[in-house]
Amino acid sequence: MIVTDVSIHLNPEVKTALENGQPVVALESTIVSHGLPRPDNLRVAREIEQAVRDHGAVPATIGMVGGQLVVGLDDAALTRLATGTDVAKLSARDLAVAAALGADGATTVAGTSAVAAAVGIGVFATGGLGGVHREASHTFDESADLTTLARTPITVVCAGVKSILDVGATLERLETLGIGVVGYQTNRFPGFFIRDSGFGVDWRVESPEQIAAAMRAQHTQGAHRAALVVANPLPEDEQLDPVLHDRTLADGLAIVERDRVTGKQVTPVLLSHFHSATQGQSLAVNVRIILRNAALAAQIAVAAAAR
Ligand code: PSU
Ligand code: MN
Repeated sequence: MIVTDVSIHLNPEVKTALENGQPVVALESTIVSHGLPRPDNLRVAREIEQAVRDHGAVPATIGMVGGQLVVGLDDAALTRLATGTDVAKLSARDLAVAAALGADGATTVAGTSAVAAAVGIGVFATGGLGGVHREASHTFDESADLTTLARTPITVVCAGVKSILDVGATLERLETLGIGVVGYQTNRFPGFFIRDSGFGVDWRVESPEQIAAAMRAQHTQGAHRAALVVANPLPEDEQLDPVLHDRTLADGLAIVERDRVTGKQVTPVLLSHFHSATQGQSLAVNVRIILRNAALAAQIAVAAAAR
């Protein structure tokens, strides 16, 4: 099959909101298709959208259905990507080929940011960014999330990068690539499941309004085009028990090595190990992270739209 219409389909509600300068928050679909276990994934995908709505913005979950890129998946499309058995994981580089081949696909942070920025969405909520993998010095496994964000002006709300990565190396790469990083009401860079990755951040912001002001300044200065990462940590009493976390991570990394898991499978395999090895505790934490990030992203989009 050759798909001839490879443009981006905007859901009517999202289109109207964008035309009227109303707040919109982009959401990724890889966490739905590949990051969260089934059947919770579909329920959570809907809850994330509801969290955005509850805080005054329009959700736009991005993905590809039958080769068609969609900004604002409707419930049927969301269900298809959450339950399908042949859903590709789409980074930015995959978007065009997948469209040409008529694929179903879930967009990563890289894929989602590229599409969101292309249609003029300024804020994006996710769980944790991809980054530099622990063996990257010889595997070269660094997520394209980083290089894509380096050239994509969008504000990404996340809980840092997953602790399965080399967090220090990822922070160095964020710096090199010119991607802004601010801690939301914290001086510490979060470690996804845990509140503190052990690394600090240079900038701390206290409110959605301050983040909106930084977005506006980047635009009016016209001096630098890149993403701004807003690192939003879990409250201390909601994080995964750090001892359980460290043990689970060590086991997961051993499994990845034993089974020679590589490339784009590494992230899903480690996440699913966490969810099974912690009897669902890490899943509950993962869901809390995403819902909190969706809420904050909506508040930022509202502040950015008000002027
Ligand atoms: N964070 C999560 N769950 C996920 C991901 C991140 O909590 O499923 C996904 C995101 O879509 C991110 C991707 O962009 O993993 C990174 O994958 P890779 O390392 O293969 O680039
Ligand atoms: Mn990778």
